[in-house]
Amino acid sequence: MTKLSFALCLTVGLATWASQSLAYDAPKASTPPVIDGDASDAAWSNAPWQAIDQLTLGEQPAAEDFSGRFKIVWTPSKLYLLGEIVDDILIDTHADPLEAYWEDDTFEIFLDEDHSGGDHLDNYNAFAYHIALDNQAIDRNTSGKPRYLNDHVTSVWKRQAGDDNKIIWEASFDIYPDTFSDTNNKATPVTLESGKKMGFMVAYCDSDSSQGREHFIGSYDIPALDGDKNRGYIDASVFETLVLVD
Ligand SMILES: [Ca+2]
Ligand SMILES: [Ca+2]
Ligand SMILES: [Ca+2]
Ligand SMILES: [Ca+2]
Repeated sequence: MTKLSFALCLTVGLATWASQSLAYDAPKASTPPVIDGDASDAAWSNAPWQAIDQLTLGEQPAAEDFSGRFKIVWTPSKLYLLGEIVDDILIDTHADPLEAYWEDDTFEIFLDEDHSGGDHLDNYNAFAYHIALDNQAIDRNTSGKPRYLNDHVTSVWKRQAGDDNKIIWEASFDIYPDTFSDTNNKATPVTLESGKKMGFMVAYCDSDSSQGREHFIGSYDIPALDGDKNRGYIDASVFETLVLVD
């Protein structure tokens, strides 16, 4: 192989990798899915599955311990997430929704409305919605304290008959811009349109005991910084790209 052909192969390979791993094309839903933990909505049939299979923290789980995949669709007013999760034990050890919320089973979606990237730990440049088993959504406020964001998120999950370890988890999101603040909870969600790009990731915190989170598995292989891949809750620059398509 010549140097040129090797370089071309490398370039094509990297481009293929980037196109496969960095963007999710979410189709528009003509009829929005009903958020009820039942995946039979017609809207989901048009959306591709993406795996939640990238180990971010902890040990790699066996498939029956945790495995998952998701779909996303949209309408002008909301973004919709379908999760198909296998988890052998569902547990909510910390009764207080604001206490150590990442140590209980938690479905997590990261959203950066304007695809800006950058720090979002204690600001609303991006959101890390931690959706707990009680369907409440939590993220850190501008004082670094956990707060409810339940008026942004509607969530319902159900176990599936005949498949005890599988749950269908549906959620819808109002998409808030970075002008949202702790004192302006009435900030207006944006209207979504075809072609819009946002930063996003989907992840699951798997806890199976009172010992807390055992596995943190995401949809994207975050580049490690000093050996640490658990950067999504801090830095929106490590997110994937979500593209809204017709
Ligand atoms: Ca449904
Ligand atoms: Ca598990
Ligand atoms: Ca942003
Ligand atoms: Ca679990």
